[in-house]
Amino acid sequence: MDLSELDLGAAQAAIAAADTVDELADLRKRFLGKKGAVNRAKESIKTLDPAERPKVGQAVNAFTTGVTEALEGREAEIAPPGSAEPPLDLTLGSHGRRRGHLHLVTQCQRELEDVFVSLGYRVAEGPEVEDDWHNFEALNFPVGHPARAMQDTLYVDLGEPEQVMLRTHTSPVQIRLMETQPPPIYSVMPGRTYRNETVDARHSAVFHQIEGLAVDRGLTFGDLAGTLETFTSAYFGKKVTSRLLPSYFPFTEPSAEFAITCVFCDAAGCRVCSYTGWIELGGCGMVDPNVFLAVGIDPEEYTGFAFGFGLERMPMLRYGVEPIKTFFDNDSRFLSRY
Ligand code: FA5
Repeated sequence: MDLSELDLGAAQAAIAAADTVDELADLRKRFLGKKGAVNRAKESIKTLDPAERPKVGQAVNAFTTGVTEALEGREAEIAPPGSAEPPLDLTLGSHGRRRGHLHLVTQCQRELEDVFVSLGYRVAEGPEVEDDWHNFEALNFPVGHPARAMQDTLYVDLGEPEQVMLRTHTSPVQIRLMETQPPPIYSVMPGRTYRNETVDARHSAVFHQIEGLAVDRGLTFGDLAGTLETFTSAYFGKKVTSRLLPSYFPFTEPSAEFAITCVFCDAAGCRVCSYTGWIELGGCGMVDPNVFLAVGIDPEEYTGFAFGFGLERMPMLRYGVEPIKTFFDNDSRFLSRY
């Protein structure tokens, strides 16, 4: 056997000359690896004369010990313990999927529905594409009536000209309800509405309203006022009070504009309420007898009240959101805040 391969001095010199951990790893493989010098020497011992084996065995062991010590010593010099770079952490963090939630306008709609359901009301819905009868005619807006101009209408190119439209308010759902069910009726009707309007801080071409209708024997304007007061304090809190001012809608008589004390200045007067102390929420009034006649309800037997508010206006006031388009921009920073 050629023991020149087990030259400890040469091996130690090669190890001392190594500069990197990789070079040391190569040397370890060359001397101590599976097919390295030490293993090859051990294999060849089997072929030797038994008398020679102890001497060669000792030489192999001395070489192994010397090389191992030299490798460890040099490793400690090149890469002292603790100096290794921290291992790259490839663990995927738990970025927990964010849960979606209802849009602020929908949250407000549900909250108001709950208030009215607790007062004994039902929730009803109607189509967003309406016909002239339900959106105007049955609501006592005859063709050519100037009040039609109060709501700039977006017509749909269907049927006769100007007979099909995107509903301009939720009041047509009142007609649909009264056409299909006899009194007593206590319903709220939330939904999307459309007007061909110039967009500004508080007005949008697409917005939402919530309509209310009560039809029963003996209902009075006092019932309307009390219902509105109950719902505003349920949504805005008890310190907010409401008022009714004379107004005009073809489908209610008398009609009123419904306003609440400004939630920003406690009615002292500020920019938001145009220094009046009041903020308008919507319209209301007692159902006009002509509307009852249009749907076959006897106005001598029944009376009723109705109201309709802009839905966006509620969270706008409660949270100070402005302009109204913020609701429809779908900016996730806004959406995730509420
Ligand atoms: C109506 O739409 C009536 N249908 C309300 C009504 C119902 C009166 C039942 C009587 C009985 P008006 O056009 O004023 O009324 O609209 C009511 C509310 O909807 C407004 O006070 C406002 O809060 C909201 N609103 C109206 N137009 C817009 C718009 N372009 N953008 C956002 N909100 C609007």
